[in-house]
Amino acid sequence: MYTLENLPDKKKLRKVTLALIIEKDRILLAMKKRGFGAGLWNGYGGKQLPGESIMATAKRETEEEIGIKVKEIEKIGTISFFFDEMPQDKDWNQQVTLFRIKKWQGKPRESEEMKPKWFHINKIPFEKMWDDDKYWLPKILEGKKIDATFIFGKDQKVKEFQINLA
Ligand code: 6OG
Repeated sequence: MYTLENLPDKKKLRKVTLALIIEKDRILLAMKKRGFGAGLWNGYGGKQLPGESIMATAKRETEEEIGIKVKEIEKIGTISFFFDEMPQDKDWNQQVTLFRIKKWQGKPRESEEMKPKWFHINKIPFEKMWDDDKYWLPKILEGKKIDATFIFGKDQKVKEFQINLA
């Protein structure tokens, strides 16, 4: 069983990205249609390829998943995820680098993987998102940068977490 005091080396975690577009009072989320987190609203992103910078991953995955061209992007945090109850060979544990897309071109469009939709920042569908999001996303909406760790227990619910401001 993981605890915040007893975690594997974060450097060895699978590296993935998660990007968000936040405007004054709205946020662009996307429904994941397949794979990890299917059926949940989330930011856009995916796995880092060998030889790719993590920022290049964030741009590529965003462009593939919601069809916009990323012009300016900023790193706004890191979140490490650990799953207690899941088979350890399945790459459930991962480290997400969080990005905010500040300038972009085009119109968000649906892909095979995701369906984008704007939400008012007071109406974020936390009940249909990963359980961790309700803890950290409000801090991002306040303009803060974070370095967080989440441990998931049964039913994919957060068991223990820590959010440091970065
Ligand atoms: P693929 O494996 O489909 O990318 N991701 C998470 N996002 C949130 N909000 N909470 C989590 O808690 C997450 N775990 C992973 C990172 C998976 C995508 O899902 C994000 C990637 O953008 C466990 O390529």
